[in-house]
Amino acid sequence: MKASFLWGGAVAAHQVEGGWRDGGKGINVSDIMTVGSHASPRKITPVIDENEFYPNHEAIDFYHRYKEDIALFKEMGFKCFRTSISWARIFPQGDEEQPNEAGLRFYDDLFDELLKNDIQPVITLSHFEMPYGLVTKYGGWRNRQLITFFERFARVCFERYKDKVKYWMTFNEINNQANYQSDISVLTNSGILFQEGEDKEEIVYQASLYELIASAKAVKIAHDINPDFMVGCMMAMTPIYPYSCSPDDMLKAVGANHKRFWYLDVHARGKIPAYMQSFFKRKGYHLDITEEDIATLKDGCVDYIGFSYYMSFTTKGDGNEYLDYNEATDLCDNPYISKTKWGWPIDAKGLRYTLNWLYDRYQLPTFIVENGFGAIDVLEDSNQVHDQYRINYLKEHIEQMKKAIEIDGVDVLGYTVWGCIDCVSFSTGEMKKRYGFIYVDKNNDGSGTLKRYKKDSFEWYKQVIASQGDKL
Ligand code: BGP
Repeated sequence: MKASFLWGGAVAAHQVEGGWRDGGKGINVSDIMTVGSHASPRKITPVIDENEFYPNHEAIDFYHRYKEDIALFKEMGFKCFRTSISWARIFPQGDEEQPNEAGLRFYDDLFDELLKNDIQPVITLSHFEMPYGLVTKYGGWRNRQLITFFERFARVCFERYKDKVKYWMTFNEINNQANYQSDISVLTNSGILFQEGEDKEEIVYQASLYELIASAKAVKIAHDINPDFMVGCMMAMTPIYPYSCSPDDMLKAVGANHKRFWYLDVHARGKIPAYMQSFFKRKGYHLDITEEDIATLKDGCVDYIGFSYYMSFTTKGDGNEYLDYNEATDLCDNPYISKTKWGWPIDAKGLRYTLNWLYDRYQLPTFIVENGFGAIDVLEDSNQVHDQYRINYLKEHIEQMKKAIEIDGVDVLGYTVWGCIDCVSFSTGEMKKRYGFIYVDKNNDGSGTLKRYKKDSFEWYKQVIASQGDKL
């Protein structure tokens, strides 16, 4: 492992910060999502409802406690810390001409604190959030004007933090919206609330194209401001395996992967792949994309591939000659792997497969910016948390990452464990789906002291970093 390897942890602003109206912050899309569970989805309430509980409003109060948390990250030996900038702290409604100084100052202070502790900030511009004003006034990313607002936001951040942040990402898991049956994925990726009877698929593809154009513009602006910046994309990299080696299953997996990974092809290669052009034509979609946009995409290719890895999926052939794929209906169980309590398949070797797949395809550095194990942890009376299951999961994944680096020669910039401190679950809004090395005393209903406790995995990860991944 290279000495410069970036070991660390990852979170996102809306899942940890709280302080939802502090420092002039506007309401963002995660603020209108209630708590849910594995069995009952989070609700989206267009108006804040006093009778509902919104877990992101306080989250784990990182906004006020980040110094204490960074001291713990430092103790573990973090080389980097991935978080995001809450767009609504900088532009409360999203369409202002001038940024909100108090919001900018918060991130100045946060980044200074990290740097003081020798921890590099790794920053996502839009991690599942955007000002809610852009939803109510413009309809979110279905509207081309969003490109201008995002450009403004990106430019302000790049200018302001040009000497503090080197590693950036534009949109978190931009490909999640391809699963447009999930209202929360579409809202958080694109700020879209569907109307009755709309063609969801066409709307999501249009929004995706606008985001890809905005991302390419941001990459260009970033490099103009500081040529040393490394700007990446961020994919939910869930490889989709064929159920068997039957040619039908193999082909179905090709089609399924296309639908998830075309985003990456655009980010990394700067053009819309032929298979998607042919799909758009067959569907008869009238997508708004100009010659100028096509040139923009070409000009704004990313410097590295950031991705999250939690699991792999599996699909079976069904005779559809277009290899169409619907994530809600076309997945099947993989008999070789188990699942977490939330139904997420556990497949450590899939990480090695993924790293090879990405590096073969793009020859760009990769960055594992999320990997982790969501579980129900128990805080014992002695204030200890024995989370050997988490250690096992991370150990197996790090082993596979090392094989990809040392045996297969994949270029990996770093590894940040998702939810290094317990935070609000994105998909369910729960606190009890915990990922952290640090336990936060906060419950699903919002009760708890917010006190932090080290879990067993805390000391374990400390030794992993100190030994550069040798002591697992
Ligand atoms: C990724 C997101 C994160 C995060 C993680 C775990 O999709 O980028 O924001 O939350 O998944 O998911 P969850 O919190 O739903 O368990």
